[in-house]
This record gives sequence, C-alpha cells and structure tokens, in this order.
Amino acid sequence: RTDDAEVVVFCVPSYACQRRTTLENHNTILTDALSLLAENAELSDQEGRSVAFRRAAAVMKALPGAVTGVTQLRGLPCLGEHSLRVIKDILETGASAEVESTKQSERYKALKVLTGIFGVGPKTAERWIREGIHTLQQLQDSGHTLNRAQQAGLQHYDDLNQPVAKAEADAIAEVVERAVVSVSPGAQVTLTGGFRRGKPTGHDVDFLITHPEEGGEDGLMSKVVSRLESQGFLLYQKTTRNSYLESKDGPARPASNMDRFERCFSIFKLHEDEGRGTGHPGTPTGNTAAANSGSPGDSDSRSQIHGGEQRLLVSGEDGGPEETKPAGHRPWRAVRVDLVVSPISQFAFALLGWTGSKLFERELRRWAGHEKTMSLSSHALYDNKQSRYLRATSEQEIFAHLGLEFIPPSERNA
Ligand code: DCP
Ligand code: MG
Repeated sequence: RTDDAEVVVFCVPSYACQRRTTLENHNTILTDALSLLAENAELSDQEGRSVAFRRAAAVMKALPGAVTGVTQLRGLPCLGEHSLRVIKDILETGASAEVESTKQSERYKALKVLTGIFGVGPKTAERWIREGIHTLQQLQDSGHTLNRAQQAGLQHYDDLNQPVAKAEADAIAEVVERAVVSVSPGAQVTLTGGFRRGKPTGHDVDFLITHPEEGGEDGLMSKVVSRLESQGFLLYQKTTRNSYLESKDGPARPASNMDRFERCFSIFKLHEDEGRGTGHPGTPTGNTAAANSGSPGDSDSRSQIHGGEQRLLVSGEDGGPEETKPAGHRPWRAVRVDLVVSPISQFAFALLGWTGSKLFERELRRWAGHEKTMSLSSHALYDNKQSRYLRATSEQEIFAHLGLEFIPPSERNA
C-alpha cells in the first residue's frame, strides 16, 4: 500500500485518435515486443489478435514515460490479458518467452522473408510455406510462376527491404512534382504516409495528387505515369482505376476498407544524383554517379538469388567508368512509390486517410462508427443519424465533425 502511493499511474484515453502519439517512444522494448506479436498474428491471418496487440502497443507508445512496473498500468485501456502477460514478463524477467520463440520460429522467419517480396501477401506466403518453401532460393528452385509484381519484387528484393530515407523521399517528390506539373500545371502533389507524420524513414513513399478545379484531376494519373515511364523512372507500375462510382461494372466487391481512388503502385528508379539539381531525368550521368560512393541501396548483403541487379551492373548499362566504382556499385536504387489521385472535393478526406498511421486510421473509423454513428472513409464522412454527408475542406473540419480535438500529423504516430 505504501508503494502504491509513490507509483506514477499513467492515464490515456481509449481511442488512439483521442491521443497525441509522437515519434518519441519511451517504451520501445515493450512496443517492439507487442508489435512483433501483432505482425505475426497479421501474417497468420488472425486479424482480431493482431489488432488487439497493435492497440496495446499504441497505448504503450502514448505514455509520457518509461513503464517500470505493472502497477503503473492499472486502468489503462486496450491492455488485454495476453498483452499484459507479455508486458509483465518483460518488466520482470527482461524478455517474453513467447516473443523470443516467435522471433526464432521457422514459420515467422519464412513469413517475413516471403512477404518481404513486393506482391506477396500472407496467403501466398502461407501456401508456399506449406509446400516447404522458406527461402528465396527455395522459391526460385520451386519453379512457381510469379506474377509481374512478384517478379519485380524479387528482382529488387534488397532495395525494397532497405528503409527509404526522408532525403530520398524528397528527391522522389521533386521528380513526381515535375512530372505532375508538366502534364497539368495547376495540379498539386502532397507527400502523405509516414513521411507526412515526420518519420525519418519509411517502407515506401506515398503521394496524393489533386487539382484545384473539380474534374481537373480526370485522366491525370495515366498522363503522369506515362510521363514518368517515358523518362525512365518506373521499374514497375500497376495502375488501378477509380472504382468509387463503378460498382455496377463488375461483380459486387467484398466490403473493404480499401478506398477507391485511382492509384498507382510503382517501383521507382531513384538515381543518386536526383533531387540535387544535377541530374536530368532519365539520363543517368555516369560520371557524377561514379564520383559518389555508398548509395543507401548498396549493401554488402546482396546475396543469394539477386542476380538480376548484379547482371545489370556487369553490363555497365547505368555505369560510369567501371574501374572507378567498387564492385557491385550502381548509381540508382529501387524504391516503392504509391501515387493516389483524388478530386478536390474529397481531398481533405483523402489526405486524412492517407496520412496514417494505419492504427490511427482504424481508430478514427471505429470512433466515427461506435461513438458518433458516422461512417468515415478516405472519400467522405456520412452522418447516419442525419442521413447526410458532412462536407469538409480541411482535416481540421473533419476532426470537428467527429467531435475530436485536432491531432496534427506528427502526433498521429499511433
Ligand atoms: N492506408 C490505408 N489503407 C490502405 C493503405 C494505406 O488506410 N489500404 C493509409 C494508412 C497509411 C497510409 O495510407 O498510414 C500509407 O500507407 P503505408 O503502408 O505506406 O504506411 P505508412 O506510410 O504509414 O508507413 P511506412 O512508413 O512503412 O511507409
Ligand atoms: Mg508509406
């Protein structure tokens, strides 16, 4: 009882969208552990479990200080029995046996390796694992036919599993902006996703494109993609049409949180000299490139089956003088880039929906549905009681409609 009086008891609201979660995390050991269990559950098609662990991790991320004992957690939301046990084990013994054994399990490792291939989701990975495929080499030897995305994913495996730095995102932003403005002078490009939240790195770069005149965005995506393609910036791209108003076109689609904007999933070819005002798009300058050493994508771990990239190097296709470059060096790297086009009337919703984090988005929708009887998507906010759409031209207005305090992007890192 005397101990209790001195314990700092934390207190946070239960929805992540009611909290300010910065990148400053005082409990990384606990959140890494819970996130790993969340990831493992997600990869194993156990969504409920995954979300429970993610919510628990998000609560720990939002705490203003490091947790030292379980008594501090009394009354905190979203900490189920399982998450509490993991936290307790770590606080008391320094580790969680469940987390450690998951991390070391063949199944988890194989799921990570295989879903690390762009174009491979948990279901495909699971199927391959059941056939005994655990490594990239085994996958190649299996003779499985890979689709175009997966082939590109395999070809650029190392690059795409290398975090993207903010400076690289900025360089790509310049290229994308130039392309967008050249095909539609009034159009606007916004960096979204993790980089808009202030993250120093990301797994991809996300852009939202719009035009100040409603309808001005029509046909924009295909023009931008053609432009980037003709400039040699796209190693891979797949564009999906806007299907928001097209449900009559095909069989009824399953209910999904996926939004229906025109979207381009791409793999970008980022040149070392891009974004520094020296390079001309699509014409890699070998000499400039050769003068630079150690590109972020130039890791020594390039191994196993990634012969595709190596062979390009040997051919000297992008190269400067061979003898001035270390073996295996090439002046570009592959980066995942997502482009989304939204009409201006939906821009605020699209911006809010594409800024994340994923859990923050999920919690916003849960708040809207459960606490406000509203439906929020990346297109609109519908008030089910008033039976009408609520307009908004800024994120601030959307938070206000939802009865939430405005949380800026840098505090949406739940
Ligand atoms: N998003 C979403 N639903 C999808 C895809 C994305 O709500 N089906 C939103 C939430 C994400 C944002 O878009 O925060 C961008 O998606 P990413 O997967 O790129 O996530 P982040 O940018 O947050 O993370 P990372 O830094 O790993 O790229
Ligand atoms: Mg992203």
